[in-house]
Amino acid sequence: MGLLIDGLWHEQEPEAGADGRFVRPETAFRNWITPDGRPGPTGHDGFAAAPGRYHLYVSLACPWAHRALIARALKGLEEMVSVSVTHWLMGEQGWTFAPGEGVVPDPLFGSRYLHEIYVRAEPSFSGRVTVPVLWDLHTQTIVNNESAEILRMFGSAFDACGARPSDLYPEPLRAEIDAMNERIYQTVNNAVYRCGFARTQAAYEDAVAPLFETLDWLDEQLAQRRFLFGDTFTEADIRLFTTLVRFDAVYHGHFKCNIRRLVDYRHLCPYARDIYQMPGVARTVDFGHIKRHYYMSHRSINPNGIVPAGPALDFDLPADRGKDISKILDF
Ligand SMILES: N[C@@H](CCC(=O)N[C@@H](CS)C(=O)NCC(=O)O)C(=O)O
Repeated sequence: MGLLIDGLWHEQEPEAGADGRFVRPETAFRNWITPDGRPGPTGHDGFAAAPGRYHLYVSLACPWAHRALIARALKGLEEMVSVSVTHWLMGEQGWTFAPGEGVVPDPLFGSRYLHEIYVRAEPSFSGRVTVPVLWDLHTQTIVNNESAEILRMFGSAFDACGARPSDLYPEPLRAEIDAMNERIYQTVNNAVYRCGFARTQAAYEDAVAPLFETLDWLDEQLAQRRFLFGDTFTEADIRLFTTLVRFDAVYHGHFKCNIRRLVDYRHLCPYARDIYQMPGVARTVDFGHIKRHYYMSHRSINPNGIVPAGPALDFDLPADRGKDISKILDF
């Protein structure tokens, strides 16, 4: 772990917040790709959608980067937005492109480290170097490094360039999706990190109780509906899925989120399998990268870096959640 200070890399452990709580830093680059290059909800203009103009840097381990990869797959953007995949190990230099199974090197600059990309965009950048990163080849800068925004812009920005028409953020549901995203972010997506990186018993307990309360609530909701908003698949499902798919492999053991496993949930587990089985989604999931990243990178919570052999997981089991997904997503 480390961070950039005035464009220079420093190896240092992140500090915990008050009472040993894990604090997630603010995201730095907040521009939007829009159909005509006009500014989006944040940032400035100049980022028009065009095939081949943008490049995405991800880690296959990271649940935040995973949001962007799934939207890219489901919206049919694989030919329009190219991708690089970092090595699973986040060590002293942060994310790297060291050779390894499934690593896709940086085709633009042949970078060794992801922090080089941040310094290219802003030579005196100070802050953490995170994935995902969306790079603009045209203006040679980072468009955005906030996964929630990359997910949302992928949902519609490229529709006029030939993306699949499915709408991941439908107008009539926006307020409800925003509320669901907020609850899931606070008590699921980020809560697993708050459990894992807690440095006091109280900080851990504050995170683990709401996590399972929300998972139990979601299980009840999903008894009556296929997705979070019935038959309409939205970005909220993508945001929930990226945590669920990692749950038994890493959060249950490594992060001590162990009151229940995903497989113990009667509806939540088949729901996760249903999404895993959508066309293109399984190829965005790499349990090798996921397990090796978490267990080998976080030495403060797993000092010897041993990667457990299990658990045995099968996301290909029948989901039995309803009709062929291609009818829902306009495939
Ligand atoms: N707000 C960011 C957070 C992304 C994030 O924290 N990514 C992690 C990987 S799972 C990372 O790159 N961490 C490196 C670091 O914090 O130094 C987003 O959602 O895009």
